[in-house]
Amino acid sequence: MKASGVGLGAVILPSILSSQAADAASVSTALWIPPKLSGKVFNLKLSKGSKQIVPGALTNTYSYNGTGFWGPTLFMNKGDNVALNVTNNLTESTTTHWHGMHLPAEMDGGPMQEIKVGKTWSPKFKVMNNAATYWYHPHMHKTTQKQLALGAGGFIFVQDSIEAALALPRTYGVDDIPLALGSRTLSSSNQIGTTTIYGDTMLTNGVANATVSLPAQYVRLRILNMESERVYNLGISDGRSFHVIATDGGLVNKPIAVKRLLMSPGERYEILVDLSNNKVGSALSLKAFNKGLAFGYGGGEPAQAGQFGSLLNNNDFDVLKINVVKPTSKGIATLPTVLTKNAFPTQTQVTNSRTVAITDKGPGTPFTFDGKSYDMGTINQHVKLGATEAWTITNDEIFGHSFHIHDVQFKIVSRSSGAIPVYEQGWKDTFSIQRNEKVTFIAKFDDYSSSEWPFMYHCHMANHEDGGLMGQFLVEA
Ligand SMILES: [Cu+2]
Repeated sequence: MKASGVGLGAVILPSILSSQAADAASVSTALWIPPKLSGKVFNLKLSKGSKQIVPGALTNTYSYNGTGFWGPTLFMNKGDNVALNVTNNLTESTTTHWHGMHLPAEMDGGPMQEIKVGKTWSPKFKVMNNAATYWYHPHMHKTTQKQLALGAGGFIFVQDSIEAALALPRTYGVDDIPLALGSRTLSSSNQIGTTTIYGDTMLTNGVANATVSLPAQYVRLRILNMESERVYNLGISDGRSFHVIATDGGLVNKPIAVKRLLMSPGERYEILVDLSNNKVGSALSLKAFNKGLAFGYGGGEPAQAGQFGSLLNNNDFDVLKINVVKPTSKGIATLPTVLTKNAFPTQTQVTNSRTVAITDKGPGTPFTFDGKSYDMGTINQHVKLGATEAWTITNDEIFGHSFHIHDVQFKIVSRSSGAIPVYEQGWKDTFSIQRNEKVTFIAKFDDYSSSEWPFMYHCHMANHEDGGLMGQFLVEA
């Protein structure tokens, strides 16, 4: 008899969870899987809503397409010309940025592409990115943290012929699971703290104590850190290895075995976890091993309360409980040995180098790039169309950051702190940079130029970005 597919919402609660489930009364701990949107035209409506996140009062949220928290997953095909219609049904301005996508600056959804209340913004672009996991989120200057904290965001899965030819798990919601990780602080009336730096309640796809049933075979987890500041030092509860198959902007050449994966805000990794030797009915978890994180890693601070405190800080905690169920009929049982063949830009191709410094005027002052706070009227960098550039980002001694640049995917070529972690050896658009560290990456600025519309580079710690740690560059023909 063929094993039947695992239902999307099917959750088997083991006995260890039953007391928790009883406490939570009507609150579901089943991992929520965002609805799927595919095709070439995507309609998104951002509006206020609410969700039962914890027992008691509903939590007020922002979400796309009435999902309650977060938004639908957009499935795009490389090579397609896509059109999006984003309607702002909030009571404040917003923007929607396509994080990681290579497209014209005017279509990018940065702070300049403001969508006023009641208006619809309709960007169009050709999907040029490799198959990987990208995401969309508000990028309105000074309110990014608030809008993201309230839940506005969503995944973009880009598909291409290289990825499609591989025997990889890709049954959405069954063995191919999107995971947006972000803690939130809830007030006594269950309302989200929109200026809070670290949350006390771990939310995975907007669900507290999230639990998922996964089949006993290789499963693919597409993980996004959608925090304000917290980093996740991810691992599996029983200490097993797992394989990284994709970084921010594409497949890696070969699966990379790791036991820990550090993710800072904005980063994505796709991993394969082998559950084929797990007994049906057994349980394990994806866990943040954040106990002992050095100072400078977001959430490594020891305080449990106060401005930089959280119950989750410097602690190990589950981000997803996994119950193993019977395998599906076409489950993946073998790890592919080769995934793709990436051609990264190299030092010999570099036509220009520049340095960007993360600066500050001492603890408690806003972070800036090169001493200048973000100004929408200032172009901070000029890049020539077609240039291959080496950017060196230097950090101050105050705190770690999560550097992100729009338009391009890049290759990290050096870290002054030592070796580049094995899992960072793929296409990246965001990386963690620690205190007093220098990181150099190489990128080619191709295809799109404008004398008018800039791209952004910024810290993806949303409160740092809102505080002014953001700059603009023009790619000029
Ligand atoms: Cu920062």
